[in-house]
Amino acid sequence: PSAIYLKDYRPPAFLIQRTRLAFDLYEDHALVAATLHIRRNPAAEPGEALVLHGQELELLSIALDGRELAGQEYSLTDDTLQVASVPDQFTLTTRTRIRPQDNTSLEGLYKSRTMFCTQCEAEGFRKITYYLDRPDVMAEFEVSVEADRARYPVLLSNGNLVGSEVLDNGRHRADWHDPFPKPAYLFALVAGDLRSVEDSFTTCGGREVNLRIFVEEKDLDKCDHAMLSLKKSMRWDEEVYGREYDLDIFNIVAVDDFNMGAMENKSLNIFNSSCVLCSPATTTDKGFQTVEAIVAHEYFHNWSGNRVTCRDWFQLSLKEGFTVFRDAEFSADMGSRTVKRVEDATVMRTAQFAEDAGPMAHPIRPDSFIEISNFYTLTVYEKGAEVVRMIHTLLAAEAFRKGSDLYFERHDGQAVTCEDFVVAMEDASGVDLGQFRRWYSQAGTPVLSVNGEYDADAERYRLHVRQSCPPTPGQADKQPLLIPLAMGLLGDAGNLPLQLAGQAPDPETGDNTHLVLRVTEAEQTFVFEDVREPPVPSLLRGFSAPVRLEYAYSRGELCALMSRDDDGFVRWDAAQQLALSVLEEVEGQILGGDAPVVDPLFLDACTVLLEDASLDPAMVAEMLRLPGEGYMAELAARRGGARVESIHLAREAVLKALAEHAENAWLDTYRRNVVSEPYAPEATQVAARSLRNLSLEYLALARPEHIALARAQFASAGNMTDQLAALRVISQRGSDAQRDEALDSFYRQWQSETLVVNQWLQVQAAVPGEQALARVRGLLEHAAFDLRNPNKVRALVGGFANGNPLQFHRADGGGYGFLGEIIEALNIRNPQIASRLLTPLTRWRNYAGEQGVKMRAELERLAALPDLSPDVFEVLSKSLE
Ligand code: HT7
Ligand code: ZN
Repeated sequence: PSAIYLKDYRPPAFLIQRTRLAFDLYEDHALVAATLHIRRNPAAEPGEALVLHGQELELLSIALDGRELAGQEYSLTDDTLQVASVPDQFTLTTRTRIRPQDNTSLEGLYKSRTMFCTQCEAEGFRKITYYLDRPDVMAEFEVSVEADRARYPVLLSNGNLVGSEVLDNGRHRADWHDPFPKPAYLFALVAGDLRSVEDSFTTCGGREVNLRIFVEEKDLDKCDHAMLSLKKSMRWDEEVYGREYDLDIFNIVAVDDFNMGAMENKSLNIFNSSCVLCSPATTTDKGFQTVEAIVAHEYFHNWSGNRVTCRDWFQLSLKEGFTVFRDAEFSADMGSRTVKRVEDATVMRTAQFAEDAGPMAHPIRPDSFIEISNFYTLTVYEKGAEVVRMIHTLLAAEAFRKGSDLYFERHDGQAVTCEDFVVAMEDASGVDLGQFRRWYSQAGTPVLSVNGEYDADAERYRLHVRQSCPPTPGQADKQPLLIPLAMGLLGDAGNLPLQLAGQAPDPETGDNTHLVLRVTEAEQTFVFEDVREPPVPSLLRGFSAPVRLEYAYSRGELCALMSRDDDGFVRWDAAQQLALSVLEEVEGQILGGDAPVVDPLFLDACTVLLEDASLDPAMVAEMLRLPGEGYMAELAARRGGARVESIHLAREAVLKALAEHAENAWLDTYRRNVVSEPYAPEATQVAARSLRNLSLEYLALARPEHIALARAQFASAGNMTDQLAALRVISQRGSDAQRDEALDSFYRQWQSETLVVNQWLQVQAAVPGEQALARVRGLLEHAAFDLRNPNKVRALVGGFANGNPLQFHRADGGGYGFLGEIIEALNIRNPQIASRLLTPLTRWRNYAGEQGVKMRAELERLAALPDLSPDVFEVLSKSLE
């Protein structure tokens, strides 16, 4: 497989104005008749041949303007259909046979259990029919779907239902028309025996929209939360972005076999059932929040992605970064803004920064790829959203909204680029984003090294800021970026007023204690006047830029920020930094053969937090959750190499010390945070459960007797959040017998609920101890596991590789071999999932000694296999470079 490059982009030689598709669905194949109204693109080079994309298709016939083509008039390869000579405008008709039943890649048209469904983004449509499968070719679609009426009573596609007919052979047909021209990746079809819940929404312009969520009959009671989330999203997009829904129908369908979370097909969103179905008994608080966020995300794509789409797949972040930013703001408005920010910053720092430091590092707008499916990444999505957030910060809310209005107005119905988005923001605001554009083209995580210098006599404080960015594959030298650095100065009695030298106070903000510094140079100094006391700088407030911040805070300064800063993110970050410095110290003691001693300053600061009933319990929980072993390993790798065992031992020692030191406070917190109202996934209850269940984790470590609390909670829990939290504690900290009993009882209780059983698989994947790998291998054979289902693979195999570091990195290399075997088994069957599973192995350079060597050896073994899919090939070859 070879790479394609952004610099090689050319407009399509042909455009398709109208696409008519007729599907005949049968039990062992499907027939697809396509009629394409094509014309030469006046903006392209003249004289090019017509080359359509097509994969795994059996061409039955082809006609041009009604005339059947002879064999020598066209040519086929594995991926293309070329017609040598065509007029400037014509109709092309093809009939193809496909086999959805055998399609295990879950791209194109496939079967999930009893239903037919599609997934066309990014390049799946070419597995349905011959087409110009690229996002800058937009057509109006008319689709008819015919199938057996008893097995598939529901037949759906995009747009409006314009006709239906019962046929005499037990079959029926539905006709759909989508008036909005769209690229093929937004096409969708569903046929199945589905039930629906129905509701309606009246738009700000008075349009009555019929809303439906289609599910299997057994799941009808799990749709309310998604429906409510949909209506909230529709209102929010009107109020915050002025975006109104544009059709009379909005459908969501839940499917069990799905490679990602959901898909924003025009008016027919298809969801992984794990991202739409909810009930208090079967879904955790986190699950409820995920459903709300993903429903919103897909809905918001109707404007940011569908009405205005991407010119090519290098621009993926145009729709994904912007839409993630939009959904993050929506979630912040629906719940706790600070907690949401902390959660997002955690994902960035633990996972996206790791991607930036790994062999697949790429800018949010990649320059090249072999397989675009490999670029649905945290970088494109989450860092892309951070880049949009920085534009929001630099322009401020009002100008940002003007920019977004201009962008939608200017480009409605077009396929455009990230550059078009930035230009709209500049044009609407007058802000120059020239240097800022580097965020789109430069990969890697910038480092801001900051130090402060206080001159007591002059009452002057100097903040020296240096920015740098480590090299990434193919990008050795980095240019300085425009980085918005939000900050304040903390004094003994709170925030100090900020007076930047040579700059008049800003009369508009009214707040003279908070500033956004514009860092533009490799080295820059900001001078503050009239600073009456030596301050502690409060930096990167609100995680104002996706950078690593380095400032040599003392532990005392971190305690001050953690307890007294105005900004929730900075308070949380200070707690994390304090914990990390203690963890590193303890790891050093362990490696030096000394008994671990945990700094009492840290233990006391945590206890004070826990005892302060005035604080938001959700934030206290976030602050007292220690950084994970994976994140510690990433940081250790930057210092020369991670040692999985000592990291684990250090973390366990610090957890235990904190558990024992604050045992009474943990017990009090556990008792105080009981939720007595009926379950609701709302902020106050979620916060209480979060802190209570964290307390349970610490209590189980403080003393084995406290496992009794977990067992009692497990037996009496009235919701999945509490039951699963208790199960995790028992399976991590209980005896073998206690663990087995709880796991068995959980399975007996929930065996008919697929999504709960997946959680059960994931809990077991993380069970510590030598037996872990054997247990996971055993579960591959369990009736509850199915290698064809991505959710189950993610739960069990992903759960082991990412959630059980000590056993995944076991000294005999068995964990790596196990993961390699699964990747090998999925390489052809489901390349997207196989490729994603490779991620933990690609980090081999982070691990000191034999572990890194064995990880690399497993990658080399895989790389030598015949018939690698492009997805797996790309990740392997880049990881071994
Ligand atoms: N835009 C959607 C992307 C997507 C996808 C991509 C590759 C393979 C399968 C997929 N399923 C969905 C999801 C989103 O960002 O909204
Ligand atoms: Zn998206």
